[in-house]
Amino acid sequence: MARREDCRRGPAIDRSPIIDRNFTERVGRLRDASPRDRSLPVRSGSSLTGARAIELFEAQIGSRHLDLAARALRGRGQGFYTIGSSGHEGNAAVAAALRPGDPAFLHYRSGAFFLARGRQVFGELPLFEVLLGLTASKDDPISGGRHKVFGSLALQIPPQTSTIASHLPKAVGAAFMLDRASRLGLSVSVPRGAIIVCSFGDASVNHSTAAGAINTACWASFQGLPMPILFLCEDNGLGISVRSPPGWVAASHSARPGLRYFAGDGLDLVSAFEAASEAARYVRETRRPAFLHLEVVRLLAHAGADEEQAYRTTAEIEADEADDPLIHSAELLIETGVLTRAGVSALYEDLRGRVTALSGEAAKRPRLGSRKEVVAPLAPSDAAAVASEVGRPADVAARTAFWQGRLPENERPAHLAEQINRALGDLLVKVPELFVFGEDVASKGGVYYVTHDLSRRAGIARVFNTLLDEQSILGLAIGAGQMGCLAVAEIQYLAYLHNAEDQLRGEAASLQFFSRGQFKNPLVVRIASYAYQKGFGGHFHNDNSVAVLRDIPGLIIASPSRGDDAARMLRTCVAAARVQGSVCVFLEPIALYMTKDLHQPGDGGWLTPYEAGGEHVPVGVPRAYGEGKDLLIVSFANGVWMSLRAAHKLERDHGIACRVLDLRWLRPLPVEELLREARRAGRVLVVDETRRSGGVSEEIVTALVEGGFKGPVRRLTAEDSYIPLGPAAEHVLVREADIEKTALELLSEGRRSAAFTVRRRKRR
Ligand SMILES: Cc1ncc(C[n+]2csc(CCOP(=O)(O)OP(=O)(O)O)c2C)c(N)n1
Ligand SMILES: [Mg+2]
Repeated sequence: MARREDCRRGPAIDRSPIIDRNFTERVGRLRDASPRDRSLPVRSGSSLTGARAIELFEAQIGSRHLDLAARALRGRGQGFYTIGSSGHEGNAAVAAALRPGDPAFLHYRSGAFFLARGRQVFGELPLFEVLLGLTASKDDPISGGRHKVFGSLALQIPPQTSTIASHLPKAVGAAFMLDRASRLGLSVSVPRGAIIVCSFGDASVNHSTAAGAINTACWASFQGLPMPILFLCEDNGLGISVRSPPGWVAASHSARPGLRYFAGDGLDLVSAFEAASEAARYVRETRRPAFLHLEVVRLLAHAGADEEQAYRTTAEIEADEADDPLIHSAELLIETGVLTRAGVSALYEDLRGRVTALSGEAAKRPRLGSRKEVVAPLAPSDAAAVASEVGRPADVAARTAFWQGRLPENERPAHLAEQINRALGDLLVKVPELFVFGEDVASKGGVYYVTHDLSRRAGIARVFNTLLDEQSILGLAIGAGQMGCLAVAEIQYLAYLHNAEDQLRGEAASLQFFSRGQFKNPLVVRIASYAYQKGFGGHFHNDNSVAVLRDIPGLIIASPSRGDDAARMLRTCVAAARVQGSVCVFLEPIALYMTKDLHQPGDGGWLTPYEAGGEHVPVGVPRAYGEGKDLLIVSFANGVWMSLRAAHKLERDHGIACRVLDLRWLRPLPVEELLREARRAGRVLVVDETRRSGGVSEEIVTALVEGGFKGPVRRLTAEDSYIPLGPAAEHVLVREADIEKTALELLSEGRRSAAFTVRRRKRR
């Protein structure tokens, strides 16, 4: 532990000249050995040849010069990212121990891994690609100037966000789906026999996201389910300024059920390569997860602006600098006669020269020049392609077999839950790479039986239960998408999305953005949502907060209110996911799952027939009920059902003719139709069962104002409150009676329309 008086606060000191000089000086002091055949192992007992070690050393040096260049670029105002890989360059050996087709979900200190794999695939170090990322150039092949990420389609390296550990659930999901899909004979987007690698730091292992993902891998492996994943922990002993307890990573991961632990010295190429090879072999052969723990050092502080001297003593910093992995590699290669001292210096200076020249070139490249350019890859939208995918017919015989001759369109009209079940069944028949999973979705049929019997019909390999962890469920959905599958995942209640929502917000929805659409994670998340459980369940089974979803860029949010719409919209979501990689959330109103009637008990007004064909509701297209011109009621989900009932009573009791607009899509909102309908009626009542703050009505009212609508507008919303148990829930929810009351108030405000006044008089 650093003593306080040894640490000094002050501006961050750039130690890049120091580590640069150290390398040159230490190499200068080494003595050449007699030359060695480079095809021989670089150290006895190892399978790493001299030639291979030189390649890895080049990747290490390249990565180091990229770090130095990042700081120089930053100093000149031409670069925008200084988190480096210095001290972690041993990860080049992990790349060498893997196959280039093994998907790699990488830590931000993976420069040498990236270069080493680039060398395997392209035959040269992809230095320029990294520099284009550092300079935020729109020529950056992976993100097009949107972020500095390590990513490449050709290298099977999907880009990752800055959120530590958030890539682990999807890496686990990818590993699981890789073998599941292969077993089902589906073609996956990676070579046969591939394994997944994901890397992270020693502090990151403590994040609940990492802990959850590693636990999920253990849970699967423990019961014999294939889980070919290599977890790579690059342990530099620090999480920014916080020291990891010495021995903690090993103690907490070396004896976990289902997980094999391997350790290596990340400062020594041979040790890192041997440990990585052994671990990779274990994962590849057994299809079980392994944890590879590499001890490394962190050089050049956490990032360029980090005042490392405020929390570490100079002696400590210098000790790490003396342990520089590049110096260790140089020693290895010179002392064994694989390279001469002059050869090492030439390599080092040659790469310095190349990186310097390329960074000058990168700095000249254009940056993103407009809002349009920035958002271009955010949410691809091709309505014709979606329609054509929905219209693509399913195999008739397979469908008949699936439904055992009882085709759903020949069955009686049904409620919402049943129609979703039927649509899911049909989609399972039509889309072979589609999987349905979540807590309890298999034999129980989901928390509300929506997936009832699907597991039996489609097989447990395609409709299956997960463990109880929403982050892992969403990670599985994302990983499935990245492997070329398509997940329809279920989250039991909206409240339980909230503890996992970053998987949608930070991960799924951002992937196309940060990869210029090169990587996709198509998925649909079905969520049993909203309130009106007649007092049962309290807040967490009645949650009505959608604010966290509404501002996720590019996300599609569907929220049907009735069965036929739900089936059509589900087809749309699956098609959009399939043809354009959309990330869709499907909010299902629990209270309407089993609702049969609309106005009177027994009227069957909320039952709908099932359509077997290619019917769908294009994204963003609403549904209007009634021709009334006195008032437009805008709503969705439960609000539609209540508004239709209220509209019926308003007509019957007061002669008020309403038109009810079911938005159906909460994102993107059908703004044009909304404005057209609002102008037609002249008055708008928004019935929004979500919260007053952050709820859907905020955007509706804003759209009306911005669209120039001048008539009166009122909104009914739920309170900004948690929902209490029992009848008290009514106090904070939108009530049907309030719709009538507010409609009447709205109509009596200001001057009443002549038509309305006349009709009222007539009634009297
Ligand atoms: C979820 C989250 N919380 C906080 C941060 C800020 N942060 C970035 S890196 C880091 C430390 C990570 O340490 P470690 O996992 O050991 O990786 P290292 O940087 O040492 O390689 C923190 C706290 C973040 N990126 N994500
Ligand atoms: Mg660390």
